[in-house]
This record gives sequence, structure tokens and C-alpha cells, in this order.
Amino acid sequence: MNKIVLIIITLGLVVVLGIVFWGGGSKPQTGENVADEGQSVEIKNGVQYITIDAKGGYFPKVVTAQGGIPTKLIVKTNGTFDCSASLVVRSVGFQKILPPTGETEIDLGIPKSGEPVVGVCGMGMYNFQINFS
Ligand SMILES: [Cu+2]
Repeated sequence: MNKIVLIIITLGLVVVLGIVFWGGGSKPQTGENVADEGQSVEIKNGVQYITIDAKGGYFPKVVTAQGGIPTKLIVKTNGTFDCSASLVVRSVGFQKILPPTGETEIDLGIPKSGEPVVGVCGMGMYNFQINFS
């Protein structure tokens, strides 16, 4: 039994790595997903809001934001029925199935500079990273 589990895990890792190396290079095709980094980070009344779209992955995939200020992450779904709706943000203990369409607010507290926050889908296929400068 254990050998079979190991083989499955190994195959899974190979598939994931393959996607990261070969799939990661492909750019999203629709214009709306190629959002400028600047548009996804906004500071309102001393609170920093970072917006990420979840559908067939996370866009933008890498965001740079400010550390040291209260920060909320808004994850937008819009007809999202793939596994990017199953989101895990381990550093804040968040793990939920997002609604297929809607906005989910996740409190990131006051992130420290130099400590990125990473989100992954439930299967570990898709991810995003927020770097705090
Ligand atoms: Cu997934």
C-alpha cells in the first residue's frame, strides 16, 4: 500500500512541476486578466486592499504591496468552477471554497516587509504570491 501511495505522490509532483515549468510560461489570453500590478493594490483610509481574480488560476500571479499597514485581500470569482475556487492561504489560516461568483475578503493583518503571502488552490496547481516591500 505505502509504495503505491508514494508512486502516486511522485507522479503528482511530476505533473505539478511540469505545469509550473511549461504551463507557467503561457500568458493569459484575455485582456482583462493581464492586469497591471498597480491596479490590483489600492490604499483606502489607511487600509491596503489587494485584489486577485480567481479563475483558471490567479491573476495577477505576483503582486507587490506595502508591508507594515493593515491589509485585506479581496479574491474575486466570476463563474469560477475550477479548483482555483478552492483557496488556501496558509499564513493566515484561511482555507475555503469560494463562491462561484463573488468577492471574498481575507484579512491579512499587518504583513511584515520581506515576508511574502502565498495562496494556493486546494490541489496545489495554481498559486499566487504577494510580496511586501
Ligand atoms: Cu487546483
